[in-house]
Amino acid sequence: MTMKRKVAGAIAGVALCGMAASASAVTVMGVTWDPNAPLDFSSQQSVFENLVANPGDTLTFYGIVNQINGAGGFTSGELTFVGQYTVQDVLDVDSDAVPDYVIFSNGTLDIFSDSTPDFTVGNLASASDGGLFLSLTGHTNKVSLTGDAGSPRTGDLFGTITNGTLGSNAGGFGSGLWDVAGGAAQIYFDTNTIADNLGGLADFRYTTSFQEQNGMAVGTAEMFGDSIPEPGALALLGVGLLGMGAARRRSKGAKAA
Ligand SMILES: [Ca+2]
Ligand SMILES: [Ca+2]
Ligand SMILES: [Ca+2]
Repeated sequence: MTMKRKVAGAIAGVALCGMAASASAVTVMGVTWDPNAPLDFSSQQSVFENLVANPGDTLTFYGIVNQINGAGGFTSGELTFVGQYTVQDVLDVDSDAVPDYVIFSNGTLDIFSDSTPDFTVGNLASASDGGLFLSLTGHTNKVSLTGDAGSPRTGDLFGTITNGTLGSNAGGFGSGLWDVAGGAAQIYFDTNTIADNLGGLADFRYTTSFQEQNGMAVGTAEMFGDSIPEPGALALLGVGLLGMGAARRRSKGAKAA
């Protein structure tokens, strides 16, 4: 094979890998998404939680993912989840006897891909059957809270109460960070792209809002991060680039001689 052909072959190899990466949706456990989509990675989900009021209380939440990267239709089954937090602090920063912030720690979140959809509100088991798609743990981050003399504070999730009082028609929002810890899709999501203000990097940013309804907190949540194409494709791309570099070096050497 001539040098020209070798170089052309290496470039074609890189081009093929590039095409495969940009056009390639990934499917894991029946869940399909495109790591190169403009919104990657983002998801939107419905969340249902018990009410909490005091430090030490356990918040259990569960629900169903409605959209990935801005669209539905990512599974013929269902993608559901169950998670927990412990209440670390309840803060009344303006001393009016009405809590303003709730800080959570010890976060866990398991996401399940279920090929036989059966999700039902009020039935935790319907959200935790199927295969373990992704397992996450809360990532401690540092946040300054408006009006809080003790700021900045650290925790996994920071909740702000915007109306009502805890346990009595409260509403609000929250934000926090997650680390990938396991599951079939682990290698696609452990990308360390979110700064935690403590010098570390998390995999997902989490935002949520809720209202109390009939003894439950009901709301929506979003997860934002970055996913990568199949690591095998990346390895191929690396081999292609190595090959191209070697061919270029040999080509330069030939010109010099
Ligand atoms: Ca208050
Ligand atoms: Ca299910
Ligand atoms: Ca990580």
